[in-house]
Amino acid sequence: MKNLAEVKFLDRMESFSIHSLLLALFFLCIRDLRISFSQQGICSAPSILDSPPLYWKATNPTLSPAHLRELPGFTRSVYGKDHALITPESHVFSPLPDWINTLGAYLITPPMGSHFVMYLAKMQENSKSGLPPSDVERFLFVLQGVVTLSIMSGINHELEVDSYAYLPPNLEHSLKSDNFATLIVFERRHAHLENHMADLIVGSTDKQSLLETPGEVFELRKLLPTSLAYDFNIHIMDFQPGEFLNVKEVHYNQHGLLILEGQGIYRLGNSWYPVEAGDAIWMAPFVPQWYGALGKTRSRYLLYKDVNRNPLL
Ligand code: UGY
Ligand code: MN
Repeated sequence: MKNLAEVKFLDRMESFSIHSLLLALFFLCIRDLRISFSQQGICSAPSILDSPPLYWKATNPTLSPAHLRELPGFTRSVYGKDHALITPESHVFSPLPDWINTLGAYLITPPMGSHFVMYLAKMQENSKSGLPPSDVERFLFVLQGVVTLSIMSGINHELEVDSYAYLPPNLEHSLKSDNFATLIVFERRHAHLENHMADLIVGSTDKQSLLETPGEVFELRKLLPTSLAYDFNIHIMDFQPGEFLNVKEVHYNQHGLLILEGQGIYRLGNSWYPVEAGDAIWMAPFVPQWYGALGKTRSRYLLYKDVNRNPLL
């Protein structure tokens, strides 16, 4: 027979050992978690349980873009005599002249040698576009959000992501957004051809049919009609990982390019650049150009190309 004091003591010991067992299990789990986080590289960010050991970066150097981006002063952007690569970490936004509540980052402008501008427009709440200068045509493509395009005739178009509009020169219009929306915009002084009038075009990429690309493997859609009235076109080009341009192009046309999806290598002149979605490229006439799609997903880019005009004009 145990007396009362003995029973109480045994009870306490039992609950004490259960607590200790639970505590030991908890610490074991944490240790295992740490090991699996650090050894299997489940997450590349520092573990929430621990800060990385001293000198960890010196013994685990990496060239992954995410780490390079953290380097002070590092950018992949390049500006050369016949091409430029402008990557998102070097975008500088300021209020767009004549627009309301809209920030713009010009990525390509004539001082680089281009005859067109290409810019990102970030429309905020209750924003409204301004008009381009007279005789200037405008093309816009929605990257984020929804904008309402109003033509002065009273017609409205809701433009969602992947939709676009071409506004012929001197056509009064406005773009409005109640919420945040991002556009990529191209403008150019229209090279008018006698008896050929460019019309308003509104559309979306998915409604455009695939075109023949003799000798090439990429998929091509053109967002504007190919008729003579239009002095440029916008191409949407899709590459599966591993596909590349067969032609190592060198041509008189200029390009403004925005990568919409994927990753790859862009050759511009004698330089080879790792590129990815969000990167913008300026290509002057005759710059050697080539693209190889890498990464794990489809590459898609949007490309301005001047067409249909005699280079002597
Ligand atoms: O049509 C073109 O010039 C296009 N293939 N160029 C390019 O993708 N760099
Ligand atoms: Mn080209």
